[in-house]
Amino acid sequence: MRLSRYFLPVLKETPAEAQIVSHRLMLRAGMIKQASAGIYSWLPLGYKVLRNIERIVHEEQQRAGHIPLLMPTLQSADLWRESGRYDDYGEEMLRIKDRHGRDMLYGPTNEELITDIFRSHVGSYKDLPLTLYHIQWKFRDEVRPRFGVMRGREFLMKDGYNFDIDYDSAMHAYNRHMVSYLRTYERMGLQAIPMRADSGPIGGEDTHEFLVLADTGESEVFYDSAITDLKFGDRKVDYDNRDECAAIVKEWTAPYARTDETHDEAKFSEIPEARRKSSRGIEVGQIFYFGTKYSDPMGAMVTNDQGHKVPVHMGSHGIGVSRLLGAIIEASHDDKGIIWPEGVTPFHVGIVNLKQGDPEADVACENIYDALSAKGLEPLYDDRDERAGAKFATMDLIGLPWRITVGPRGLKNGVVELTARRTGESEELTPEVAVSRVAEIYSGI
Ligand code: 5CA
Repeated sequence: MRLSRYFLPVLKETPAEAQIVSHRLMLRAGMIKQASAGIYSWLPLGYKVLRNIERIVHEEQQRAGHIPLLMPTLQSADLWRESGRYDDYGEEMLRIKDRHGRDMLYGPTNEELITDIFRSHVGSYKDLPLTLYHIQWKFRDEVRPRFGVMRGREFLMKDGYNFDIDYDSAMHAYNRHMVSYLRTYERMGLQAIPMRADSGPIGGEDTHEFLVLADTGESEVFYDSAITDLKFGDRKVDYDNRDECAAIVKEWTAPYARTDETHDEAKFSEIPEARRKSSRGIEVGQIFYFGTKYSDPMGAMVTNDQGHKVPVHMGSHGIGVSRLLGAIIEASHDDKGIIWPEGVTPFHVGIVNLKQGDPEADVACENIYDALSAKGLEPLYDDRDERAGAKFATMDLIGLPWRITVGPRGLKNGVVELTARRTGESEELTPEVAVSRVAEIYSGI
């Protein structure tokens, strides 16, 4: 993409309404625009990152054997009356009437709708286990929408639902989700710690939230610092292997880690004092096991191997897709702007032409652009007729992890500069080597 043809409405001023750094930077970098309280338009740069996050979520869900589908945002109130949640859900639910006076709602979550799909089509234990998921917009009329996409009213969520014949298989689904989430967040450059939590309106006993540690987080968390040393890395996991998934879950749940809702001071005090930590955290996902809470009242039954009809065991598993943009920026920025992890960056590399209009510099930039594109990479070429300082400031603000700087002086010596956004370190390389270096960096991602 050439910047002169792109739509990147960066702001010079720091927006007064934004209280936290991620919200400020998303507005300044022209990623989002508020449409109304807690509701945002995703401008091209923000939309690109949102799509990248979605892609990683899809890949990791499907790696774990979960099947994508798409359910609507608008739902009939009747299904929610069946589960008993229509009245319970309260003011957070946006209730709508259609022209026939029928009660509809903008889905805050999809347990009812997916249970209805399941009961219409599945009747035997032979069709289990089954996990279906989608990535779809949700609406929750939050009392205090704030911090930009972090606590929106309309937000994008991945929500997945497992259907299993009994408790043990449902717990395997729970574990499988925890394992796949660990991998998902790491690919986004985040450390998200599973913490025992409270289930709220979704219900059930077993639930973990995934929290990214950050001062601006809305949750208060308590943990053993030993958990922050754990890395998922590139281990190969057989997601059908119950013992293997259970062992990984054990590894991550052995150190104490809880949100304030389930915090136990007595247990916490058993940890050596130097490792006892409390901080703030951003909740980027939550997994639940709730057994037959929905299948029972809604009649989602299957025939078991004894020929008896039994309600299926279910759980639901959410990832805050749009919130993740905020969480990643909170975890990865400096005073100049965003620093995208390679896994989610909107463009792989920026090209800065120090002297637009200089024939040699222009040709060199075009060649680098073509060579990067030929390797399947997406560069953002700043071809505007701007001062070098302004070009650098824009690149730093929007946070591309790598930058290639091209100028007549370097070209006289046959070199361009490759700069890492995170460290600010630069290397002088020939254009060919700079291109292959960038390709190499992204080859494992
Ligand atoms: N049905 C279950 C799991 S599929 C569910 O709704 N879980 S949840 O309520 O925990 O939401 C899942 C994730 O969505 C949360 O962990 C959080 O990351 C994100 N989320 C929840 N509310 C908001 C909000 N108002 N704005 C942005 N993200 C949100």
